[in-house]
Formats: sequence, C-alpha cells, structure tokens
Amino acid sequence: AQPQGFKNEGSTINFDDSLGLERQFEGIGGLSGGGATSKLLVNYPEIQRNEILDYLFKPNFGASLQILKVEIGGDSQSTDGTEASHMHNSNDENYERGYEWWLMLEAKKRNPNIKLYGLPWAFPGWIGQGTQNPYTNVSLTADYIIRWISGAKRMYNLTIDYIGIWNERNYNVAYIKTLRNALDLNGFQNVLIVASDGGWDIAHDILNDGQLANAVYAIGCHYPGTYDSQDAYNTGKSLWASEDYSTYNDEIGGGCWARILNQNYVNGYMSSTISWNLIGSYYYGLPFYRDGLMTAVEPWSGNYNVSTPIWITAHTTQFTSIGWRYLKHDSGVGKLPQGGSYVGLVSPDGTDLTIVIETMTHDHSICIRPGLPWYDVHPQLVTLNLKGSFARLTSMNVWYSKLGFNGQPDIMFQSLGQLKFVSGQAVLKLGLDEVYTLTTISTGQKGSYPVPPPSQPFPLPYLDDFEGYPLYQEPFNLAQQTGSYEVLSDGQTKFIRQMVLENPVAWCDSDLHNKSISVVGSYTWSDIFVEINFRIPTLNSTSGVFVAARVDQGGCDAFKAQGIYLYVLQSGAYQLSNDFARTKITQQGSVQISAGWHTLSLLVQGASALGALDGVILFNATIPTSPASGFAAIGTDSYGLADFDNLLLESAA
Ligand code: 147
Repeated sequence: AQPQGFKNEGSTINFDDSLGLERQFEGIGGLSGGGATSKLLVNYPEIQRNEILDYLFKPNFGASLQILKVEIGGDSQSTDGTEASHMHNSNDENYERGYEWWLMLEAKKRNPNIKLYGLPWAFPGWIGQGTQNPYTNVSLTADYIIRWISGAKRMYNLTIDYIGIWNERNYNVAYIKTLRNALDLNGFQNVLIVASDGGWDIAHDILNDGQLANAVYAIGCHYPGTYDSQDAYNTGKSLWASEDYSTYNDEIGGGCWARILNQNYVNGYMSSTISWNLIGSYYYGLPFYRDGLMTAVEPWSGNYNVSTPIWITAHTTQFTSIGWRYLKHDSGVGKLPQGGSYVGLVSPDGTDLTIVIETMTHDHSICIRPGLPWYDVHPQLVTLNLKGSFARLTSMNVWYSKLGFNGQPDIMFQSLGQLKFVSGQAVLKLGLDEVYTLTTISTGQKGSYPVPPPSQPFPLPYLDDFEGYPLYQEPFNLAQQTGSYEVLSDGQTKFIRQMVLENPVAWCDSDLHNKSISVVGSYTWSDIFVEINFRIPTLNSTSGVFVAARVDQGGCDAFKAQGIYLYVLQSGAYQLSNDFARTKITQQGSVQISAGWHTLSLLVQGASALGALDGVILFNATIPTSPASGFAAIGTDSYGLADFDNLLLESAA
C-alpha cells in the first residue's frame, strides 16, 4: 500500500550516461568581499579560526568549497566595509594589506585544488583619472589588475584562475579585450575572464563580437533566479551564477541554497554557483547580517556558528570535483514530478556517479532576490533507475538533510548508509525540505569540532595600541566603512594611518563625500567612553579627525550615519555633531591642533556628552537622544592622512 500523503504512484527517474553527458561542473564557491565580509574572522583565536577555515575549505569535512572568490580591494565601501587597494596611489604598490591574501593562502593550504577568482568592486581614485569611470584609460586599469595577479604569484605563489571586470557595474568591451591581451602578454594565458558579474546582458555583445567571445571564458550572472537567458545559452559559453544566495543563514537560507545549487543547473545550465558571502564576519548592525554560509562575529570570545548552508554545500561538494560532467536534461537532470529537482554528475573517467535531490518547498527556500514564483511540492515516491554504465551498481551511499521548521530539529548531512539497487532500481520516499545525495563516492564525512566557546559581548574596557600587528595590516575590530586604515611604524611606535587621499572610483555613494570612518564595538552601545591619540601629518593631511559614539549606520549608507561625533578641525575649531556629515552641529568652540600627538576623548551618557582634548575639557553638553545607540567610531573629516594610536573604549553605563 502507498503511504498516506504520497500523491503519486512512484514515478521513475532515469540516470543514463549512454545518452551522453552535458556541461562540465565548475564548482561551488564562496565570496569574501564585496566587501569586508571576512573582517572579524582574522582576529579569532588560532584554534577557532582554524576550525572555521576547516568547515569552509577542508576537503571531506564541511562545505569543502571548490572556488574562493575574493574582492580586489579598492579603498572603497563595497557593502560591509572597505577593503584596501594594493595601490592606494599610482606610485604605491603593496601586497601585505588586508586579509584576502591570508584567506587565499589558508584555503589553498587546505585544498590545493581550490580555484581562485578576483573581482574589483571599486578602484582607488587615481584609476579614474579624475572621473568615476574606471575605463577612462583601459590600459591603466588592466595594468592595475595584472599587478594584483602578479603580486599574488610573486609574493604568495598563489595562482589566480579567474578574473572579473567590475562588480555589478557597466562593463566595457575595449577594456575586456585589453585585459585579455595584457593577461596573455604577461604570461597569464591561464587566467580566465568571467564577465560581467552583473546580468546576462553581455551575452548579446558576445554573440555579435568574435573577439569579445574569445576574450570571455564564462558569463557570470548575479542572482539569476535559477534561469539563464536565451542569448546566454546561445553563446555556448560556460554560464555561472557568479554571485548568489545573500540570504539570512537560518533554515530558509539553507533551503534557498539547496534549491539554487540544483536548479541553477536544472533551469539555467549554470555550472558554478558562488555564495555571497563566504562567511558573515561583520558586525551585527551592518547590512546583510548573517548572509553567509556560516557566521563568525566574535573574535573576542571565539564563538561562531556552523550554519545550514555549510551542510547543504557538502551534499554536492564532498561528492564531486570541478571537471565532473552533468548528465543530460531528462536523462539525469530535471524536475521531480511532485516538485523539487535532481542533478546527476559523472566523474571524468565515467565510473563515479553522484545524484543530488532537493525537495525545498516554496516558503522554506525563498532567497533575498529575485522573487520566487509559486510552485507546489508534495511528498513523493520516486524510483531511481540507473541505466547505461550505471546499471551495474548494486548500491549507492546516501547522505540526508531535512531542514527543521515548526519546532522540528534540523537533520543536517547525515549518513544513511547504503541504498540497495536491484536491476538498477531503488525506491526513495521523499518528504518536504529534504536533500538527498546518492553517490558511489565513499569519502563523505560530517566534520565536527567541540562546541565553540559561548557568546560574549564586546569586551570592555578595550585598549588597542597596535604594537602587536604586522606592518600594513588593518586594525582588528575597527571596521572601516570609508577610507583605508593600516598599521605603520615611525620607529618609536606602531600606529594606524588613514591612507586614502581622494574619493575612490566608488561602488556606492557613501565614499564620495570625502570623509572616512571606522566603526568598532557594538551596535547596541548607548553610554560609552571613547578615547584615541591622533596626529595629523603635515603633508597630504586631513582637515580634521573625530571620535564618535552611537553611530547608527555603516555600509553603502555610511555617509548618512547619525550619532554623536566630536570633531577637531585644522581650521581651529571643535564641533559636536549629531551626524557624520557634520551638518547638525550642537556645540562648538575653538581649539588649536599643533603638530604631534594629541588625545581626543568623548564620554556619552544618556542625554549628555563630555569632550576633551589633551585632557582639557572642551564642553559638557546636552545631546540629542536620537539615535539611542550605535557603534563607537574614529575617522577623518576629509580624505588625507591622519594617524591614530591607543584606542580606548570604556563602559559608561
Ligand atoms: C550584491 C553585491 O554584489 C554584494 O557585494 C552584496 O552587496 C550583495 C548583498 O545582497 O548584493 O549587490 C546587489 C545589490 C542589489 C541587487 C542585486 C545585487 N538587486 O537589487 O537586485
């Protein structure tokens, strides 16, 4: 008898390699950047940091990612912060900034076969030659990108496999051809161009331009909603979801990821899908909190969270490699009769078979974008029918997940042993919100580490003197939102310097206002004491510096942030402002800032604020009570150099 609730009589799904194979599988990846999404990971205690990296990259352990995509920093806000450029200025070159080099090394250490993909969101101002257009001088921009690729090789022996154009901004055909040419001339024939990290629209140009077609290896589309375009298909190019997911990583996030990993191929022939982001390692209070494969936001406690998408990823990555081939639509790839989908993948030598089946229901698999049209899924019996060379199989290994809703626990990536096949056939009873992997591969493993340390609030008091840092590193826990801060030494002491001198070629508006800000601590802080030493150099200097509390925004809207800001300006004034833009001044007076180090202090408590310069009180004033809470911050009144040292944060609650 048929179990209750099962609607069909058990339809048959064929997996038949005798009808031929289809596209090459090109890997599942995670994206660090776009921007500063791995910021807080760097400062984790060694033990937990290695555990996290294992969950992401170690083969046969967790997500076992096959591609790592990283931002090529552009000194500019690119979603959750700014990432440093390797060339702040045209005469500057440095490959020790930021954390993407480190991350790529850690990924390669764990999986030498992982593919690396670099993409800029923004560019330092000089690339635009006085404009906001990075294609003003296409050779200059190509040279800038080539230097990043060469730097990776020369400094770290990292081979970059794929390179992109300009994230979600217009592409330029002349630039793409120039870049291809420059890659070839510099010995980077193997670095392949993915374009354009936007929509599918470049397909039209590729169809009409043979040279462009030769220059582009794969068409990378963002948030394709599992569908390609007719033009994209007609190019015959590899099609990638080169950025996708961006969904809160709870059960629905896992459902989204499971559905698109399969259906990007089933519906759209996409052979690679890359998650924005790799790991949500940016403060609560910044945009798109927890939209990563997992979450790690507490370097001070070591607490982290291995989220559902990690195990959903494992269902495919632990049982395939780049270079496997999909079976054809209708003979191993397709939709299930009662909803859900399946993909069959075959190893290059033809002997191994991996099948991934998902039955995500509509409401439990909604991604951030685009909208998801309604569809039905019902529990169903399916007969899997192995044909062609796979008819010989008498069993397959089974891995199972079921996302838990309505109080049900998650079952994630559980080994169910072997499913027997008789005359190539086996029956599978599929429920809702499930993922099954059936595979001839026997190396699967649900990796685990001891439960991480418990969550803790940001530790106070907090003092950072930057002495322990390698040169050029970004200060830990200070999450730069505009501008670029790095550790330098003057022989006496290490300090951090804001390095950006002019508006970058921006990805979003926030850094086109000639001001820099770096936030720290907790978005929930209300009463806090913030103090820092500062020094304004004489050359290329900023017009002033500030400390702030209750900063209520970061990301692309950073410039709009409200809060309590104490500015001291080279013009000879201090100002207490209710906004970062310094348009809501509530208190001001005169101060003179001489050369050398000074101390700037701000105590914010309820409806009052106390400010001091070099220990001399400037004001004790009533302040607006909105916003009620937010980050502590430091920053500069304009782009231009400023040095900071000995950041001190103390509770005033
Ligand atoms: C993408 C960016 O490429 C990422 O850096 C990150 O900001 C991500 C967050 O979801 O979003 O940018 C998009 C922004 C808006 C849309 C698509 C992608 N949109 O509205 O369709």
